[in-house]
Amino acid sequence: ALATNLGFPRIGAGRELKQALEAYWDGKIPADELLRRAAELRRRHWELQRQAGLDVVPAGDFSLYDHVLDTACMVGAVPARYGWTPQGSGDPATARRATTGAEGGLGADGSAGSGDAPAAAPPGVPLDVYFAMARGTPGQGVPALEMTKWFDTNYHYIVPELEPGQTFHLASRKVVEEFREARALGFEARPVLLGPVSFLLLAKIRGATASAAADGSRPGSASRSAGSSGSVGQGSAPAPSAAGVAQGVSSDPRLALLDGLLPVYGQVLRELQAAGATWVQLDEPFLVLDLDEPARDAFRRTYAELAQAAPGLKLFLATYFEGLRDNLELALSLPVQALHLDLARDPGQLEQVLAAGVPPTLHLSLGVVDGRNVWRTDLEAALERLERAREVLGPERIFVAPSCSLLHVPIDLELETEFDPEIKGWLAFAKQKLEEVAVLTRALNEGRQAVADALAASRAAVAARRSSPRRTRPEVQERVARLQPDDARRPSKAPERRARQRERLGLPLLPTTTIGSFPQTPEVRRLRARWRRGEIDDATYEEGIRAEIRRVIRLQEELGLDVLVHGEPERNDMVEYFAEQLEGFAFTRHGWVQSYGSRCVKPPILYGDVARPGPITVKWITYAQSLTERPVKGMLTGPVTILQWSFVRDDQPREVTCRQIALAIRDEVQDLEAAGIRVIQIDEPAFREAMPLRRADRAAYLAWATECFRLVTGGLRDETQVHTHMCYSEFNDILDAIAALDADVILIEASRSGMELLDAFGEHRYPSDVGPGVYDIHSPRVPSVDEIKHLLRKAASVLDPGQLWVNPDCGLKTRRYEEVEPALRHMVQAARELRQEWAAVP
Ligand code: THG
Ligand code: ZN
Repeated sequence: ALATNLGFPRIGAGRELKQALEAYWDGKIPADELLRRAAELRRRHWELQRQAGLDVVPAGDFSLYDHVLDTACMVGAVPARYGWTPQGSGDPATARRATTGAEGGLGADGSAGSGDAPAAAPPGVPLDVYFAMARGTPGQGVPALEMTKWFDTNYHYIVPELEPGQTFHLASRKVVEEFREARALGFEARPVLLGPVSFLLLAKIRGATASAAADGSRPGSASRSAGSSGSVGQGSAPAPSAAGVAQGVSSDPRLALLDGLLPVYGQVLRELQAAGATWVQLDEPFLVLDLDEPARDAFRRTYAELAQAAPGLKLFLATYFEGLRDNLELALSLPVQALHLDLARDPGQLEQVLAAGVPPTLHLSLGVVDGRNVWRTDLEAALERLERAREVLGPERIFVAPSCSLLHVPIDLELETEFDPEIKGWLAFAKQKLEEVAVLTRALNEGRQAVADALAASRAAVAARRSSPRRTRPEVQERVARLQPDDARRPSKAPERRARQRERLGLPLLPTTTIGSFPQTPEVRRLRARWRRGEIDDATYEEGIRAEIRRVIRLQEELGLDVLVHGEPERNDMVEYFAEQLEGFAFTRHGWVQSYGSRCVKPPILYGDVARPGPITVKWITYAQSLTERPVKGMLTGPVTILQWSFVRDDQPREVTCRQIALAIRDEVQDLEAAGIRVIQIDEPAFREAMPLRRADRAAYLAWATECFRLVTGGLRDETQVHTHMCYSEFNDILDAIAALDADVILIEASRSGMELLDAFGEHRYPSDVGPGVYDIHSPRVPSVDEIKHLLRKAASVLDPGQLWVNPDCGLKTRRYEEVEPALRHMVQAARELRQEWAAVP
């Protein structure tokens, strides 16, 4: 058996890639310095993986921004608006610019010093074109490609934008060069590619309406969720309807592009083989989703053709994030030499695969170490699975690996020198996980006694965690056990509540509000940082925060908003902030995980029963409310989002953990109401993303996720108005669940789809109020009064005007006051003008 890994985090333990990227974007370092630092990170990470005991390391898994974008560049899918043509024609300078496929002194044409590659290899996609695709060029008004969630993770990929009849050609040899680089440094490497079927199904076609080849076709099926400027949307393919899937017919225009794509993959495989590769990894996470017949056929055609393209090269087909289930026969029938299984998500599929009969030439790569979570592996349990596979396959045809790429976990637990020592003993980050893989491999090859110490240590750690009193709070468990259906129900139904709330709040037609956060100025960030470091005392810090709240309240009054917010100056991350004030969570100092590009998050680690030791936000919200007559919203993160954006315990079902979080937030909600707060918002931006990848699992998820949300609000009086906010997602397919949340007002991202998503709300006769975002906060552009009125008119053509709220798309945290002030002024103005106009017409 061989120890291997599917992918390693690229950001660097000290976020070196973030620093290098941002320095480059700021013009502080030149391209060659960025590329030098990137190459150094790759070298360091290969070395770390070898030191951990791997036999084979991945190459090409590194990315300067995103691996899906890298793949789009590899196949030349660069939309025309980025002004790049294959041969760099018309711009001789292009050929000499740094390219995405030329690093570490290998030569700008990607072929220097090698007789294997074509003599006149074209230059790769230039670095500035690559970053323009990722981030847009605000100066020239070229929008970035869209961005959306990578399956059910908190990582965002860049959505390739294809056109009907799109042609492909080899335009970046990044993977070949990184493979050569690894070899030159003496590493046994396996190049990694995103598989052709998954690449196409992650893409969208401009101007086409995709029917569904795979359910939830683009996994997060969301719009550009965060960060830099620009937005695509006009003429883009909306997410496929569930109906298309049910019919099982697929005229998916994306898969029609397969024939043009495969020759490029074939060429890459041949070049990799020529460069000395024996195995090539092809990631096809779509193989674990619900597939219709044309999509299955696409897999068959693809692997038949790729197997022909480079005979002698061994293909390592990687699936992850779910079990294969009904695609198992298909996967086993493909002409590949290794199949990787995610045994963390679906341990049972090993027996199914063994029972189905593993072809005599097929290796299995067994993902027994969880690549999505941070718990130390129970090595004995993992070894039992591996030994079972060895019984059937023999030792030669087994790879031992993490369940998926380690992109989703922090790099090194050893950096956490101040971490609670007991809980630290329960954890493993990327480096430690690879050490586990190496131990397991050795146990398979040499017998358990060869790694007796490691097995004993694992056994002790598992036992210590199991018996630790830190994990359990009987009163919390009892409270969850005692829950009654009524706890998740408000006293009256929505229409009755609506009347009482309207009367109490005295709101006009088209009430205006914001999502919650106001711009986080450098001063506010500095204030928090100094307080954390102990440089200022509590009183100074609190007065600083109060001063910021005063400023934000005054501004909103001056702007004429109807329902105000305190602006959230006291918060870092919307999940980290709440987790820090709850019991049952632990925090890392260096545990960064890439979210998109250079941006990272530091997910809290939920290790035990969750309890709220005391009020979290009440002090700030009531202070804000004391400054104004208008209602100020209490602002909370919902339980599903706290669950989804944390590393959560694997020793009880997620829904139990979620109920515990819900009860803690419920207590906060009760305290806010008791303190006189009239409107409370529970944000659930991750509600859609947390949905299981397989259709069969969705109803169960939606039932408990909805119940958890309702547990938060169930104890509130009728006259307290509940808002919720969701973004990053396509909601059409979960509108029933959204309605079942029974919120009084939902504020949703809508401006970039030009209010299209509201059609579904209209058809659905959505029962409560809706605030479709009228201002895209992901762009620095200030919308005009007319534009906003236009969007509101569109909204009013679908929904009852009396149902409508007026608000931005999302929080304003990442924007600057220079943009926010005029935009909100225009928003309020638009609402006022339409109020007049609509009040005049009976
Ligand atoms: N919190 C968490 N997950 C998220 C979001 C969030 N996932 C989806 C979306 N929002 C991702 N968006 C961002 C936007 C900005 C940043 C991270 C994710 C960001 N991070 C800082 C950085 O990398 O420089 C680090 C954090 C900080 O210093 O405050 O800017 O809101 N959990
Ligand atoms: Zn949002």
